[in-house]
Formats: sequence, structure tokens, C-alpha cells
Amino acid sequence: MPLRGSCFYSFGILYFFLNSFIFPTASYTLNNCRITQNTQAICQKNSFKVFPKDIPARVRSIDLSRNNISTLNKTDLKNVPNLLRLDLTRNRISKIESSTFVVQISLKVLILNNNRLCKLQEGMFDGLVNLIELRLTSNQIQTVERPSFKSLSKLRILDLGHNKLRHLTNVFLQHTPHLQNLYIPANNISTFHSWELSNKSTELIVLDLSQNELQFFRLTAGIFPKLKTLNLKDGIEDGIVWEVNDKSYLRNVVRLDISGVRSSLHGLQEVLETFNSSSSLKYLQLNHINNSLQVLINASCKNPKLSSFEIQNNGIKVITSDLLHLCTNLKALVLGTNELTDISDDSFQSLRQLNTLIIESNCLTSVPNAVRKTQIIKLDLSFNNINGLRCDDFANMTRLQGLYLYNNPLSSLKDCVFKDLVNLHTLMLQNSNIDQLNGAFKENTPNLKTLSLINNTLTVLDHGEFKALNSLQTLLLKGNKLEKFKDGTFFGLSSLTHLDLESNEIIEITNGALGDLKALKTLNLGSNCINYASVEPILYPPFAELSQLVTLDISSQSRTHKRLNFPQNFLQGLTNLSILYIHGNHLTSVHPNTFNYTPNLNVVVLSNNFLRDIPDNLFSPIQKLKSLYISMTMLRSLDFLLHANLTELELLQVGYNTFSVIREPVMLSLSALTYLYMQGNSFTCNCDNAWFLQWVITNKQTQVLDAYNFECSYPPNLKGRKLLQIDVRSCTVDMDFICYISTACAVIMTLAVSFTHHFLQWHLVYAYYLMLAFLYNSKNKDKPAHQYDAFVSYNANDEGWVLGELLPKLEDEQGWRLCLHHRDFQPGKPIMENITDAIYGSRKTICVVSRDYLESEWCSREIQVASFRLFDEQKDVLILVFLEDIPMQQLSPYYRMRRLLKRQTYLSWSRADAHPNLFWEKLRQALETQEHPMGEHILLTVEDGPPGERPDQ
Ligand SMILES: *[C@@H]1O[C@H](CO)[C@@H](O)[C@H](O)[C@H]1NC(C)=O
Ligand SMILES: *[C@@H]1O[C@H](CO)[C@@H](O)[C@H](O)[C@H]1NC(C)=O
Ligand SMILES: *[C@@H]1O[C@H](CO)[C@@H](O)[C@H](O)[C@H]1NC(C)=O
Ligand SMILES: *[C@@H]1O[C@H](CO)[C@@H](O)[C@H](O)[C@H]1NC(C)=O
Ligand SMILES: CC(=O)N[C@H]1CO[C@H](CO)[C@@H](O)[C@@H]1O
Repeated sequence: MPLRGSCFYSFGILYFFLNSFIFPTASYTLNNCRITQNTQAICQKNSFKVFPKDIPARVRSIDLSRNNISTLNKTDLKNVPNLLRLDLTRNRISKIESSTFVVQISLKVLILNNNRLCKLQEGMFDGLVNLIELRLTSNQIQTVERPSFKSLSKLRILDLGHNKLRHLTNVFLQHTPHLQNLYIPANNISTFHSWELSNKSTELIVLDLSQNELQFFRLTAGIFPKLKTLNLKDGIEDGIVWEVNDKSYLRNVVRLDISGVRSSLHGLQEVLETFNSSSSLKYLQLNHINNSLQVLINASCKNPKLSSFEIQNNGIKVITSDLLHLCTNLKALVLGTNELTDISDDSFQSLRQLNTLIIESNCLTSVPNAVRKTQIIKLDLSFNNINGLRCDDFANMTRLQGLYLYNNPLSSLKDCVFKDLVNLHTLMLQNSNIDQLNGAFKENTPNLKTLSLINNTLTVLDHGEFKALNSLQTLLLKGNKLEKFKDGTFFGLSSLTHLDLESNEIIEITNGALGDLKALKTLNLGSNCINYASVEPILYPPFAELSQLVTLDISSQSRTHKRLNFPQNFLQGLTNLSILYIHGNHLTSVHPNTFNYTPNLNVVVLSNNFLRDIPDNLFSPIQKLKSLYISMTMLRSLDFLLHANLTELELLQVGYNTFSVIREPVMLSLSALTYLYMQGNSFTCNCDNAWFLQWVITNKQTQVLDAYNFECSYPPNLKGRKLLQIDVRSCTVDMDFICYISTACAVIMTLAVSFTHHFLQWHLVYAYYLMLAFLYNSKNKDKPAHQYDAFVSYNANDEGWVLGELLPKLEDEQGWRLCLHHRDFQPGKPIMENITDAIYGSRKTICVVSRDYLESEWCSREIQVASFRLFDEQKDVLILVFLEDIPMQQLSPYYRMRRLLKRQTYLSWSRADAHPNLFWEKLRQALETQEHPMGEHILLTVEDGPPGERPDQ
């Protein structure tokens, strides 16, 4: 076999030659990043230690947050010159080299939060001439060198919060004349001197100095003519020196937060005074203050313009009628997170302008009478201890539009509680132990648009329960205990577009239950217990009247782990359905007619079922399908896509299934495919996937997400290797070309050898024997123990011959241990592992070749494995037994078979009629051969006549 040897030899040369080619790097499938909307790169967390190199230049936004990058330099960003936004939050960047951003002239937003920068240096931000927003929160910045920001002339937003700065300096403003928002919370700044920041007026609108420990606040010039928001929360120390030379310096401040100040009453009053007389202060936050509240409230409310006042978290237990009597102009009052148990009836009487009252997170046990005496529009009493609503709780509150009562132990409602709320838009009643509605919505609240009853204990809804709610658009009943619906339950809800019934105990949808919801667009029935006896068509499909429905969720109905069925006309009537969630249902099949009624489906989520095979014509009726999710469904192949003709499909998610080979025609049939998710499949790493591998790397349309992390499952010696690192380029090299090259090599070698032979005869003979000995040794060491002598692969139609002839002869007479494909595999086991084990656990593989075999088994997994082993281990493991004569032209589609026939031995049963014993003897010899160098010679002696005509050479 000198030819075969040199074939492999020249193969090696060629391989080496090809390897040194540089493969195109402008790949569309990226290493751990994905591109969305064609211009945004999103790069997976924890994947990068350095800036990724393969992001295409067209990208305008990169999200690299949560990686491990520690340094940035000029070469890192030179390939992405068109960036508008770069997010590097939560890396370990401690160093940004000078001129790193020099090509980033279009960058507008740079986010470096949560890194390890200690110092901002000259040159670090050079080039960022168009930068508008720079965020550096949560680093360890102590120093900012004077010229650091010199390129940033357009900067508007600078966030330096949670660092270690000790001083304010004009660094921030010197080169950034248009800075509007400056955030420096939680640093170590103890003095604010206006002359340090700037000596002329600035453009600042927002200044956040919160969580510093300010001891001096000195404003000696009007540098803040435009300042609107000043945040000093938790930032004022006791004994602060507060000097504002002219009160008009802060005259435009609209929002002030001085929550949590630790200052004497006097100090605080001084601060408040600054804003009172001439300022525009409208929003004041005075939370978490332990000083005499009454004095401060009075001081604050002296300002006639104050309209929104927050006094949260102050431990207030009782509101007396005087507490707020000066706050006559308030529009919004926030009293959340106090300890209120009692609010006197007249508390809000002087607040004639009040329209928003927030008393959430207190200890009220009933709706205070005081709220009735207001003209409020919004009332928030959530997270109290209100244990029931009374008929006159909201009496005469005709102006009320938003009522938030969630997280109170309300238990059942009454029909009178909402009777005067004719303008109510929004009613939030979630988490409130409501078990009965008792007609609360049968006559009242005709203008309600949103009603939440999430997480209550409703079990039954009455006929016409929501009869009065003609304007209702959103009804949230998620997390109750509803089982069935009476006819007419939803009567009156003619405007309802969104109905959420998720996580109830619904077992069936009775005829006509949903029939009144003519405007419904979104219906969520996820996590219920809907099931049918069979897939047979039903007389009254549940959604027959919902022709406007766009989104339907019927996922996760299998909470009881039983086998689920949906009738084949389950979706009948949903002519406008666009999005269907039907995942997590333990479905073992989907009837081919399922989608016949939903021609407008765009998105189908079928993941987490046990489908294995998908009917070829299942998706044919939904030609507009754009996104298909069928992950975790034990799919064995993607061939169903070939028949579906999904020419508009853009996204396909088929992760965590059991197919291992991706065929060219399948992928080529998806002509619009942009995103392909395939993580977690068991890829076969041999020439069968060669096309797919090349395609992943070179195609310019489809991103195969996470492809660089796909792992090989077969063959065993490549298990765990990365799929894309397998070199398959040799698979596409033309065998004939190789043999041409090798023949040429062989001729030259022969010439050389005979030349050498002539002069160095004896040395050469000696060297030859040495080499043979070496080969023999190396082949026989570590030889695995085989469980079987042969693995027999055959078609079920030839089972008669195998069981009747082959098996008795080989097992009973000759005593071989055979592993039979159909006999020794238990159905339901992970079959692929089993086949691989069987083939590698057998010394030989006998293929019983017939026409049937060629058609159905030849391309099967087991032959792939066996022929891989043939090439992989370079052992003669295949024994071909031809049951019938097959003319060569009929073999032409099976190119691998033809190729094998040229090199491999085979036995022909059809020609053994006369001498069956000779046939069996030859088979015995073929089985006997061990894999030592002489094996090939013995094999040659059993060569029989060709099964048909001689293979064309
Ligand atoms: C820049 O950093 C990359 C790694 O991020 C490194 O490979 C490259 O050599 C560095 N270039 C310079 C000029 O330091
Ligand atoms: C509601 O208003 C009517 C008429 O203005 C008044 O008679 C009635 O007492 C009010 N009800 C409550 C509970 O304040
Ligand atoms: C409903 O309850 C669940 C579990 O107790 C909770 O996670 C969810 O946030 C609740 N929903 C609402 C709207 O409060
Ligand atoms: C596949 O769909 C395209 C357009 O949607 C159509 O032109 C073509 O005829 C279809 N092919 C088959 C085989 O149905
Ligand atoms: C032929 C062969 O290897 N059969 C094995 C298939 O796998 C099951 C268990 O997974 C084994 O019990 C069989 O021996």
C-alpha cells in the first residue's frame, strides 16, 4: 500500500500548506459578541480580558459591561472608529493609555462605571471631541490631572460619584464650558468653595453633592445662574458653615434635597432661608430628619411657591391638624415610610391645592377620613394595614383618578366601596387577600382603564362581574385561584385589550367564556392547567371570537407533569395572532394542522417540550414567521425546516437539542436568517459538519450566537474540543487531486529510491526492517480491549438474512461476539452514545449493504462514526458485505461508498451461491485480522469479485 501511505503523507503537506493561509477575519459570527440592529455589539459577560478584536467597523454601540478587561490602549479601539456609545461598566480597568480614544471622534457616551481607575491623566480622553456624557462612578479616583478633560469641550454630563475625590477643582469646568450635569456624590469632599469650581458663571443645571460630609458651603459669586437641581442629601454635617453671600445666587433652584442632614436646627433653618424668599423652589425633600419637624415644616412651607413636599422616613406617628396648616399651596405631599397610625380628620383641610397624597408604607388600619375632605386626584395607601374598605371610605371623591391600595389585608370588597369614583382610571388592589368582589364593579367606576387584582385569592367570578367597566383596557387577574369561567363573566368589557390570567388554576375555557372580549389583543393564560383529552378537533374552539388577538400565552400548563394535548383546532379564530407562547408544556407532538388558522403568526415559542420530531408541514401555513424558538425540545434533526419554506424567518433558536449535524440545504433554505442560537447541542466534529463550520465563519448574513463556544461530542477523542477549532478544510479538498499529487510524489520517490538503492542497498534494507518493527510496536501498544468482535449495521428489511444466515454462522458456528444494531440497543437510551460505544467497543464494523441499506442507513450516524474511525485511527474497521449486485452508476450518489470501494475489500453474498462456505471462510478471515501492519495483506487475499461492475477507476 505505498500509494495509500503517500496519500496520507502528501495530504499532510497539503494540510500544512493550507494551514498557513490567512483566513478572512471579517467574519459575521463574532467571538462572544452579537450584533443587534446591525450596529450594536453586545458582548457576553466574563468573556473578555482584552478588548475584542473582531467587532466590525460599522458598529455604533458596544456593550462590554461585566467583563475582565484591565487595560485599554490605542490599538484596542482603532477598528471601531464609528462608535457613538461605549459601555465598559464593571470591568477591571485600571489603566487607559494615552490616546486610546484618539480615533473616537464620533463617540458621544462613554461609561466606565465600576472599574479600578485611580487617576485621570492627561491624554486619557484625548480625541473625544464630541463626547457628551462621561460616567466614572465607583472607581477609586483620587486625582484628576488638570488637562485630563481638555478635549471634552462638548461634555454635558459628568458623573464622578462614589470615588475618593477630596476637593472640587475647576478641572471639571475649565475645559468643559457646556457641562450641565455634574454628579459628585459619595466622595470625600468636605468643603465647597465656589471659587474653586469656577470664577465665572457656569451652565450647570444639576449639581449633586450628596453623601459628602460638607462642613463648608461658601458661595461667593453667582456662578450658578441656571442651576435648577441641587442635591445635598446626606451631605450636610453638623455645624456646617453655610455662607451664601447673596440669596439670589440660587434663585433658580427648583428642586432641593436636604434629606438626612445632620445639622442643628439653626443651621438647617439657615439653609432653608436661602431658598425661601426669592427662589423658585418647588420640590423639597426633607426625608430622614430627626430634628424638630414642626419647625422645619413651617420654615419650608413659608415659601409660597412650594408645591411638592416629601417628608418621608421621619418616624411620624400622628398627623395633627396643625402639622401642615401652613402648607397651603402644596400640590403633592409624600408621607411614605413613616409610622402613621392616626391622621386627624382636619389634617389636610388647609391644603386646598392638594392633588396627590402618598401615605404608603405606614401603619394605618383604615382609610383615614381626612382624605375624603380633599380634592385629590391620586391617593396612595399601599403597604399599610388597612383591613377592609367601608362604604363611605371614598364617598364624594369624584375627582379621584388613581387609587393605590395594594398590599393591605383588605379581604372581600363590597358593592358600595367605589360608588362615587366616577373618574377613577387606575385601581391597584394586588396582594390584598381579596377573595370576593361582591359586585364592586357591577355598577361603579365606569371610567376605569386599569384594574389590578394580582395575587389575591379569587376563586370564582360572577356572571357580569365587570359589567360596568366599559372603558377598562387592562385587567390583571394573575396569581389568583380561578378554575373556570361562567358564561358572561367578562360581559361588558368591550374595550378590554389586555387580560392577564397567568398562574391561576384554570382547567378549561368554557364555550363563549371569552366571547365578549371583542377588542382583546393580549391574553395571558400561562401557568394554568388547561388540557384536553386528545388532539381531535373540538366543536367550540376557545378563542373562536378573538379575531383581534395579537399575543397569546398558553405556556406551562403542565404543572402536574401529565401528558398534555391541545386539539388540532385549538387556535381556530385567531386570524390576527402574531405572537404565540406555547413553551414548557410537556407536549410530545404538535398536530400538523395546529397553525392552519393563524396565518399571521410572526413569533412562535415552542421551547421546553418533548417534541423530538416536528411534522414536515407544521410551519407551512405560517409563511410570515420571523422568530422561531424551539430550544430544549429534544429535536433530532432540523430537516423539518427544509419543507417549511420559512423564507422570512430571521431568528431561529434551537439550543439544547439532540441533533448533531447541520446540513447545507437546511441553512440555505432560511434565506432571511439573521440570528441562529444553537448552544448546547451535541455537535459531531467530522466532515459531515464541514460545510456548517465554514458557513458559520464565512457567511455574511447569519450570526451564529456563541458559536466559538460550541463543543464537539463525537467522536470520543474530540469530545470537549471547540467545534470551530476543528480543522475541516481538508474535507473539501478533492480526493482525486490529492491522489494525483501523491502519485507524482510516489514517482519521484521511486526514482529517488532506486537511485539510492543502487548505491546504498544494504543500509536501506536494514532501515526498512527497523521501520516495520517500530510500526508494529507503536500500533500494538495501548490496544483497547474490545467488548464485541463486530458491530453489524444493516437495514431492517435485511433483518431476515442477518438473523437467519449471518448470526447463526458467525455467533454460533464461528463463535464471534456480535453487536446488532436493532437487537442490542435499547430504545429510549441516548442512542448516539450507544452507537459510538458500540462501534468503538467492536473491533470491526460489518455493513450489510443492499439498496435499502444505501437509501436509509448509509448516511446514518453509525456509518458516520465508523467511517470516521476508519480515517481517524487509520484502521481497517469496515467490512462491506454486498447482499445484492448494485451497478456502479447506482452507486454514484453514495460517493463515500464509491471511494471506499476503491480502497477497501468487500464480500459479495449474491456471488457466493455456488460456494457459500468460501464466503463464510473469507468473512471469518476478515474478522480475524488484527490491526497489525500485515493485516492489509491478509485482507487483500479475501478480495472478491466486484459487487457489480468494477468501480470506475
Ligand atoms: C494593546 O493591548 C493589546 C491587548 O489589549 C495588546 O495586544 C497590544 O499589544 C497593546 N498595544 C500596545 C501598543 O501596547
Ligand atoms: C357627600 O356629599 C354629600 C352632598 O354634598 C353630603 O350630603 C354627604 O354627607 C357627603 N358624604 C360624606 C361621607 O362625606
Ligand atoms: C405576586 O406574588 C409573587 C410571589 O409571591 C411575587 O413574586 C410577585 O411580585 C407578586 N406580584 C405583585 C404584582 O405584587
Ligand atoms: C416558498 O415561499 C416563497 C415566498 O414566500 C414562494 O415564492 C415559493 O414558491 C415557496 N416555495 C415552496 C416550495 O413552497
Ligand atoms: C450495545 C451497547 O453498548 N448497548 C448499551 C446501550 O446503553 C445501555 C445503557 O445506556 C447499555 O446497558 C447497553 O449495554
